[in-house]
Amino acid sequence: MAIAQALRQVPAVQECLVRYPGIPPSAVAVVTGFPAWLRLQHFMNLFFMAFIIRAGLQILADHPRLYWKRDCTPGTEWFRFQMVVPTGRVWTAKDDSVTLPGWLGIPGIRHSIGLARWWHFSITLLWMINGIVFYVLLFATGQWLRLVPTTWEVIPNAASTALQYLSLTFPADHSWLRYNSLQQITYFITVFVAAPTSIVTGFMQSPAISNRLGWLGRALNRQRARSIHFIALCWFLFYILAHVTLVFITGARVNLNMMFAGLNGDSWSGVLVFVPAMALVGVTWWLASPFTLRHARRVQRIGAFLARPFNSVTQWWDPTSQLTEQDISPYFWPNGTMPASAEFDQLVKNGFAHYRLRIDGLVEKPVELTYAELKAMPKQEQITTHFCIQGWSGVVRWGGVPMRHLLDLLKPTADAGYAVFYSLADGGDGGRYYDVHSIANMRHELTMLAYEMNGAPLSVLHGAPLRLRCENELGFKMVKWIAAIEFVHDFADLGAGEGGYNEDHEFYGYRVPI
Ligand SMILES: Nc1nc2c(c(=O)[nH]1)N[C@H]1C(S)=C(S)[C@@H](COP(=O)(O)O)O[C@H]1N2
Ligand SMILES: [Mo]
Repeated sequence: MAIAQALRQVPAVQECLVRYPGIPPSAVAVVTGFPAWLRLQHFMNLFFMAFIIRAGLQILADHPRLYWKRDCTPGTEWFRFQMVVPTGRVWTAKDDSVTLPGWLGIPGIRHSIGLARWWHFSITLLWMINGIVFYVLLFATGQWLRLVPTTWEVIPNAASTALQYLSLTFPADHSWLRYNSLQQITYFITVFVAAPTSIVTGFMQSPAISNRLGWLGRALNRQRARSIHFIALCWFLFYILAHVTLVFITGARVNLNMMFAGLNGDSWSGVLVFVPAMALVGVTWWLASPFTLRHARRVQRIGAFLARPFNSVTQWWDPTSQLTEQDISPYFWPNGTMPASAEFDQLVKNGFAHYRLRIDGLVEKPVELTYAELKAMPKQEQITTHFCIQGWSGVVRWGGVPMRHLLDLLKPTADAGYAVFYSLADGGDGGRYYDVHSIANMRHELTMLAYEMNGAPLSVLHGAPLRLRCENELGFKMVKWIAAIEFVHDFADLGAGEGGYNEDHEFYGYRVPI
């Protein structure tokens, strides 16, 4: 501020301020004021963003590290709010999750990404609808002239306005008719750059979408998209702070009248609308986390319903893209709960010589296969990206038996709708880890039972003797330490009936490859 005030003493700067007072002379006035639709949409936007941001922070806290490279190698983060990954012990991605307070994250407790994602996706859907309607009405009514710069002169005028604000001698306010150039540029960036960037980089983190997009999915890989998504968040946070501060210090009543009452003047009308509107935000903010914890299953159901449009897109976009040898990650995060039984230790000790994979249920020919028999079957190799729901990714060359080969052998009956994978390990809250997949996904060319990782036998940490690879799904669907596969008609009577261990216990979606 001192520097800005000193600069205003310099004659050349004073001349500039006269030449560029803050609004280019060519700026068109919008004479229709602030119509009700615009005021309502402004409020809906801030209301939705509050919850999107909170849930987004919760998602970030589940893998509190950001990278530019796809690999997620510890030490290569450009940003983290977690300690350096400890060495000399297994440190899973779940160990790495950070707790947020419930007033900040939704729902606040540790590793609650399942519930946070429902909030993030469903409110984003509403926010996007609000945004699309806003774009349409903006251009249909001429209100766009407030937000879209039409001359390069906005740049010196914005610099001039910034200097005026910083020196605490505020520029004359003409917001009723037209914004000054600094307002116009920041509003423009927020509405037409930051918002679309957030949406695109949000979708680019989906395994189904990223895998489908070929070179684009590689160039704007998940970690890069996640980093840019975060930078867009930083812009929004900076914007909210600056915008709200200026609204209040440059004539709060006049400003609130425009955006909350549609009036030009300094009456109390705007305040009378603003206060209850903010009370609504405050109360829902206060209730969001406790409600989510109390009605977790309901949040999962409503979330799954609202996220259905995104889900349909990601399921329809069937990924086939593979990567090359050079893309293989030097590091691959481990995740999940390891098997802890004497039987499993015995299997490992004998090099899985006594392992039997049982496949039965609604099939014409149930089988029991030994480790050797599985390895003697046609082998498939693929280099693909693993997308953990928590946010990390990694590229591996997998080797194993294609699932479609097994389907041809077993012949699921016409009644079979799903394949259930049971693990030799329990899940984190006790009870057998399992997950359910559609038969169509089992026929996918990249679905396999992997026994090799980067050319070496699969390690116990990563799922030996067998783990599922199903490349259009998130990591939690790929059961490690497979004990048996069962073909069933539906999965309502399995576990809590949600289609898998994490679906039952962590409120993940049965299929949400976003
Ligand atoms: N049996 C079992 N399988 C599991 C899990 C688990 O906890 N138990 N975690 C899943 C999750 S969340 C991920 S991201 C991947 C991790 O595989 P990785 O350890 O090879 O990275 O395994 C999946 N398979
Ligand atoms: Mo995961």
